[in-house]
Amino acid sequence: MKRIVTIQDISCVGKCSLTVALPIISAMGIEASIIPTAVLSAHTIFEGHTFKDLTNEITPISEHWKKEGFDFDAIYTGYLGSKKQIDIVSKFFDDFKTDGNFIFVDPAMADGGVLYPHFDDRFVEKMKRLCSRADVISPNLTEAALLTGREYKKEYDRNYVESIVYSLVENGSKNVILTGIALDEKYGIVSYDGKEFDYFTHEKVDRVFYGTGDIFSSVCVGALTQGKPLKQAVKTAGDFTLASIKASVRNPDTRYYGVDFESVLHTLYEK
Ligand code: PXL
Repeated sequence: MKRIVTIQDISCVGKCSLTVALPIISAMGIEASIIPTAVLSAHTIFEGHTFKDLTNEITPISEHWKKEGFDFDAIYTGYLGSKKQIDIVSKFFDDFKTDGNFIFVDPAMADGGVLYPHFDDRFVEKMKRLCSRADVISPNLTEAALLTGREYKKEYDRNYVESIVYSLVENGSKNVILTGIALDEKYGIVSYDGKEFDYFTHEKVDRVFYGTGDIFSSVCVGALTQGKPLKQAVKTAGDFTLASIKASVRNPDTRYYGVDFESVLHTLYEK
């Protein structure tokens, strides 16, 4: 059985990071190993959330794994709680990257033109360095603009999007997936595999949901681990994320803080 290690926080309520990565990766028939980077009572859009930093646990966990000889088909990082954690995760890459596996970095740190709470410019700089080591990155447009020092725009053209992608490739990421793109009245995801661009488009959903980036990245890294090429992995992940959003829109009791991916999880298993 293939195995992914995912390194991100556990938000006890909120349907993001590890609480979506674990069920999704498992449903795709892949073993999920985890390193929790922090424990939060709920994700950071909730005022008053608790935050227990687990930075000091990461190195002992990886040292133990090295002794046991564990290895992974993919290393997948999401929300990281501090600059120091990024350095430690970089060391984890040194220890666990092999010729046969790949690194997937979701630089989860911003959305809608603004950084999440707790983060600053130096965090962005560190995240940029982490992205330089990744085989695949999946920033949204806000994160991509921050990583490349571009102005975040609400209206733009293909040139803007493609020049950001080229900058990210120049920084060292071999494959780039840009989420949350609105172009020519269409919505979707732009990916670049080092050779060509692919534009995956979908209908517009006029509501803001949290945690969708984490759902997208978890499915995408799962599909890549199953051996799908980038374009197909993006389509699988995009279709699943949209189906999760639609399930939430249909449900009058949906929680505003996350999407109802549980209602469509079986579709991943069936695939
Ligand atoms: O979905 C990204 C995310 C992950 N983890 C935590 C967050 C967020 C977004 O706000 O707060 C703790």
